[in-house]
This record gives sequence, C-alpha cells and structure tokens, in this order.
Amino acid sequence: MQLDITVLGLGYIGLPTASIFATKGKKVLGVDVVPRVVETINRGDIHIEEPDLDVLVRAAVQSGNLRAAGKPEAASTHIVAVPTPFDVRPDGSRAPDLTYVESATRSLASVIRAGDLVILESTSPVGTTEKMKAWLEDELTRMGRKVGGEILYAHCPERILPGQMLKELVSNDRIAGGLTPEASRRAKELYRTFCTAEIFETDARTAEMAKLTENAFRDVNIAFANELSLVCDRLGINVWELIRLANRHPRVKILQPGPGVGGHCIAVDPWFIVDAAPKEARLMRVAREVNDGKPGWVMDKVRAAAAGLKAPSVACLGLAFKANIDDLRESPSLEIAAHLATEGYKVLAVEPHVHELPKALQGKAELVSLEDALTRADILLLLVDHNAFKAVPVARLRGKRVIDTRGIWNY
Ligand code: SAJ
Repeated sequence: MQLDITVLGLGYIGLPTASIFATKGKKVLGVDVVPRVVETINRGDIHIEEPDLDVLVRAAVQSGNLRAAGKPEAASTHIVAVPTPFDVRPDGSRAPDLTYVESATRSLASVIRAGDLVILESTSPVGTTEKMKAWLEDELTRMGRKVGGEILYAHCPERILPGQMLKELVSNDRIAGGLTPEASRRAKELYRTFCTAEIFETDARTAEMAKLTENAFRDVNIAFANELSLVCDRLGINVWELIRLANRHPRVKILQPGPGVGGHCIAVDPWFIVDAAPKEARLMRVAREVNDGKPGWVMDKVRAAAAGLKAPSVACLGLAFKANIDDLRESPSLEIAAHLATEGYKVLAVEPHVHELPKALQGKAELVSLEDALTRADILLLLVDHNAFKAVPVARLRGKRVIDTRGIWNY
C-alpha cells in the first residue's frame, strides 16, 4: 500500500489524528515504540480513554486505511506526535526533554524522500522545528544517504481539549507554521482534509510560541482564581459567590479555583517559556508557583479539619486531573490523596472513572464507592467536580467535616 501519512506516537494526540485522516481516505501508518500499543490498534481497540475514540479507531482500522507498526515507512507526510516531558531542576523550574522528538525525527532518515513534509505536532519549545531539520540532516549524513531535494518542515500544534477531542479536532482553528512558506502551505492543505475551521499560515517559531502562549494564558488565569481563593479564605469571603458576582462585569471573566492545576499541558507548557526567557517571564513563573502551591494549601485545610479526631478517615472524591475524565496524569487530586495517605490518614478514594487504584495509592488507600465514602468518612474532601459528585444531596453532607475545593456544594 502506498502511504500518504505516517504518524509517530499513538497517544492522546497521535491516535485521534491518525484515525481521522484514515477515515477521510488517507492511507495512514501509525507508529509507536510500544509493541502493546501497536497490537491494540491493529485489533481495532484503543489503549487510552476518550469519548467515541474507540468508534473512530475501529472504523479507521476496518476501512483498511489505518494500520500500526513499530517503525516508519515511506510516505509523503510524517507527523511527529510524541511526548515532550521535562526534567525538574533543583530550584523547581523545569527544562524540556526533547529526547522522544529527536529519536522519532532520526527514525525517519531511512524512509524520508525529497519533497516529503515533516510536521511536528508535539508541544515543544521555540526552535524545536529547526532542531528537527538539523537532526534529520545529521542522521542522513551519518547514514551516507542523499535524498536529492528539499524536505519541508512545519509545526502544527494541536489544541484539542481532553474529553472533547473528537469534536475539537474538526472544529478548532489551526496554525500551520512552516520553516518555509511552501511548508506552511502544504501543511494547511493537509489539515483541510478534516478541519472545517480556519487554518492560519505562519512561521514555525510563531506557531511554537502560540501553543505555549495559549496554555500559559490559561495557567495565569487559573492562578488568579486560585490566589483569590486563598485571599478570600483569609478574609472570610465565599470565593465562589465573589467570582459569580465579579463576572457580572461585562469585561471580567474569572476562572474557577481548584485543588491545583493538572494534566500534561497547562502545568508544563509555561515552563518552556520560562526556561527560554527566565528574566522576562516573571508573571508566568509566579503563576506556576501559585498553582503548584495549591495542593499544599488544601492539605493544610485537611489537617485543620482533622483536629481532635482520632485516626480520621478522609474521603478523597475524585483523583482525575479534571471533571468527567479518567486521566490521572499530573493530577493534583492524586497528589493530595497520596500525600494524606503517607501522613497516616485513612484515605477512602472515590474515582468513578477508574476500576483500580493508581500505583501511587496502591497499598495505601482504599478504592470505594461514593455511597461507601459518604457513609464512612469523617472528612469529605471534594477534589474533582465530576457530575456524580455534583448530584450528592446536601443532606448527605450533614455531620461531616466538608472541604469543597471546587465550590460545587452549597452546604
Ligand atoms: N482548571 C481549574 N480552573 C479552571 C479551569 C481549569 O482549576 O477554571 C484546572 C483543571 O481542573 C485541570 C487544569 O486546570 O486540572 C487543566 O484543565 P483544562 O481543562 O484547562 O485544560 P487541559 O489540560 O485539559 O487542556 C489544555 C487546553 N488548553 C487551553 O484551554 C488553553 C487544550 O485546548 C490543549 O489542547 C491542551 O491543554 C494541550 O494539550 O495543550
């Protein structure tokens, strides 16, 4: 089969992207270094949870347009959608780790041809697309391979929201940032296959910075809400009512405080800006510190609520990083539950979206039903605004020490 596209990395971004291209008639090879992922996709199953993704992947595989393998093959477009993790420095700041992007890029050297387009979708620091070009050229030289023409490179960041990915994949505006105008044009044309919204052409560095900026903007705004919650607590004001009222101003739109910021994006991406311009990016750094400090503040609240109780049991309601999903990556709720367990609290964890305790809690906490937790716990600690928790009648909270970090209960 003559391939149109290879997608390197079949995670939260790569898998939906590969599948949607395949259902639109493109011949796609999904590449992943984890054999279990390759086998799962080839069976038409999925290894991650996202509403309706199973249906899309099954349709893509059954159509014969999507298959998975451990190595890339020749195709006119190669999309890199691998993780960009980070290393934590002693001062708490984070430095991007581009190992996966580099190895995925180098793996293309044996199959790349003149005129091919290489797209970076992974969220990356400014300058990464230029680095990809250098890595691939270096690998070609090492192999003694000449492709005999230009290879095109572009950064096309993904902005889909976990929980609403399939809808947003099609309807979000996109950015096509090429190292050359021709690369931007080719990338734009490619995403037209399924994207019904506007696609803007720009250069690669602007595209890289745009993606980081979007998540840093949200982080700073969440930090404002989280800081307000601390101030209001100190002053005896209900922060949720305050925000509701302030948001009646036509130009004010304050976000919601919570137990901290989780997920693999918002809590990480601002660091890529801070790392690149530490002297200038002061506000973004402080915002990160405010949001990262919130779990510690919540734990202080639990300690205060536990005063006078012998062997207190705490129901941790929700472990996911946000409402109505099963994703526990970088979750402040999980961090809080795990910390409380190591401090000797009896932790009753409630997470309707998972079937077993995550590693961080195994042997330290009990996974129980909501009903069980409401009955048994001394302290109810609401961490995630899952719909199941919003439905708890106020009467069930009576007699309990309640800490509602999301402001969903009017008790
Ligand atoms: N949160 C609050 N208060 C709020 C909103 C969010 O505490 O008012 C918390 C959530 O509980 C969660 C964290 O922030 O812990 C992040 O959640 P989110 O829904 O804001 O964002 P993500 O991480 O699921 O997805 C973000 C999105 N970026 C923006 O909205 C700017 C998404 O569009 C990106 O594609 C994604 O990051 C990504 O992959 O970069």
